[in-house]
Order: sequence, then structure tokens, then C-alpha cells
Amino acid sequence: QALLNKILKAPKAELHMHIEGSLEPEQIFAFARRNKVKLAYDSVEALRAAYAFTDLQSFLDIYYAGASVLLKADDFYEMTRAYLDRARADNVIHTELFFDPQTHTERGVPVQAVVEGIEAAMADVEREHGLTSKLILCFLRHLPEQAALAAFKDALPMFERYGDRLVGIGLDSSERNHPPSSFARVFGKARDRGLRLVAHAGEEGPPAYIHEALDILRVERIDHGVRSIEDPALVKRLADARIALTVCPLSNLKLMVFDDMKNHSLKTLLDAGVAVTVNSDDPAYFGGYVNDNYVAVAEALELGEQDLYALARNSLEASFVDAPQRRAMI
Ligand code: ES4
Ligand code: ZN
Repeated sequence: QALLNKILKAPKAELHMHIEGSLEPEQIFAFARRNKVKLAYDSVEALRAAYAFTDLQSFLDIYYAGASVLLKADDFYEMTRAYLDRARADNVIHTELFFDPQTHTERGVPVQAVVEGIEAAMADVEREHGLTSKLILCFLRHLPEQAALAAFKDALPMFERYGDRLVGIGLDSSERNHPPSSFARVFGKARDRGLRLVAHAGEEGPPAYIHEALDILRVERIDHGVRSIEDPALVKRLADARIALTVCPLSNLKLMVFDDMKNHSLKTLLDAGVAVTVNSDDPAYFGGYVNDNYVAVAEALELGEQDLYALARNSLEASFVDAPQRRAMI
């Protein structure tokens, strides 16, 4: 209990958080009313009752429906502000947020409104409370690479204008049958511009997708990566190269990547020397914010003080902050 208290209070970074996944059902209904967007659910309770997922796709269908209520820069501002205020309660001192521009531009919302709203909330919270943050633009892998290339081109002015904060790109959405190698060109273009690179891999997809993300996309961190456990040579590679995994335990449980938290690969990966971090993914949908994720693995996997300290420290070390800030944080 004292140990859990310590980890709740420990300064930490959250590195795998889809900002659209922070929308609570109450917020979804409030935005829907305000923006006159029709929802397929009659009430907050009916929507929450639909949060019974069997796999990644069953979640994504509801997640994209939830995001459909976001229309104006103010909506993105309020959503981001609410998440950052919630993160402060968990002693998050730095966060790197994902957003999915294609989810919004296909509904006619300009990428400018999306980034402007999110960025303004980040700037305000940093100024008011010192919580620092960065933004990572994710491409939807269930769409063709052509769509990602178009989204990247569309967002280039955002990388110019908000370069201090909008630091990189990622790859998310349905993993099965959508290998990282399909996105080699767009990641190459981002790399040429000096952007930071991450990708979801090894959540539902095979360890081979993690190898592809490293070898072909040349990413610096792997989002999830929990199925690396099936490939001992890969585990050694991740440990030797200190490639961080941004693991999301409650997400993995809700989406049935593991049938029981006691069977989660986090502790085995940590013991093998992999730079594992703990994150919330889509906290409004998966039943917990970042501290809830620490508590869930601490209890199920009987983590000790060393383990918990390593997880929090890894999160600060794996972040994309510059060296002076990193030294000040650790
Ligand atoms: C996601 Cl859990 C997860 N996996 C892949 N893509 C996503 N987008 C939002 N949450
Ligand atoms: Zn994710």
C-alpha cells in the first residue's frame, strides 16, 4: 500500500495517449449537443454500455463514432485541457499525445483547427502548471499509404508553425493485415524532415511487424510491442538497443490481447532489460488513467519497488524532450 502510494506520487511521463481516446461519454454528449451531431446512442449510459470490446476493431468502431462530435478548434482545446488537468492528478510531468488528423479532415474539419486547439491547451497548461507536452501526428493504417501521404502534405504547414510541439509521426488503427512496410515512403519523408518516428506494432500484429517498424520505418519507440515476447531474438534486440515500448496494460486487457492481467508480458520484458513504459492509450474507453495502469500491473504481476521505479524512470528517459530538460526531470 505504501509502495503503491509512492508510485502514484512519482513524477512520470505518459508517452502513449490518443487525445481522442480521452473523451468521456459525458463530454461526447455535451459536444454532440453543442455541435448538433447525431449519435447512434440515446444516453451517456447507453454509450458507456457499448464499451464492451472483443478486439481492437470493435473498439475502433466506437472510438471513431465518439470522435465525430469534434468540429471546432474550441472542442479540441477543451478535450485536451480536460485530459492534461486529469494527468496532473496522476503526477504526469510530461506527455506526448497522439492525434489522428484523417479522422477529422474526412469530416471536413481542417487540420489547422485540430492542431490549433490542441496546441493552445498544451501551451496554457505548460504556462499555468509546468506540465510539458509534445504532439505526434498518427496515420491511419487501415487506409492506403496514398492517404497518409496526402495527410502529411496537408499537415506540413502545421509542422512548420508548431515545430517545437508537433515533433513527430506515428502509425495507428487496425493492425492486422496492415504491416508497417506499407508506410515506408511517408515515414521516409518524415525522417528527411528530421521528425521523430514511432509506430504501433505488436499489439494484435505479429513480432515481424515490430522488426519491420524498426528496420523499414526506422522508428525510435514501439507503441505496445507486447507480442515481442513471442520472439526471443527480438526481445534481446529491443533490450540491447534500448528501444522503448509504450505499453498500455488496461487497453491490452480490454481488447483481449491478454486474457488476464496476470498473463501480461510486461514483467518478463522488464526482467529481460527492455525499456518498458506504462501508459493509458485511450483512458476514457479502457477504464483507467495512467496511475490506474501502474496499479493494475503492480498488483497482477506483483511488481516490486525496483520495477515500479524503473517503469517511471523509463518513461522520462524515453521521452522526446531535449537533453537539458531530460536531465532536469530524472
Ligand atoms: C488505438 Cl489501442 C489502439 N490501437 C491502435 N490504434 C488506436 N487508435 C486509438 N487507440
Ligand atoms: Zn495506441
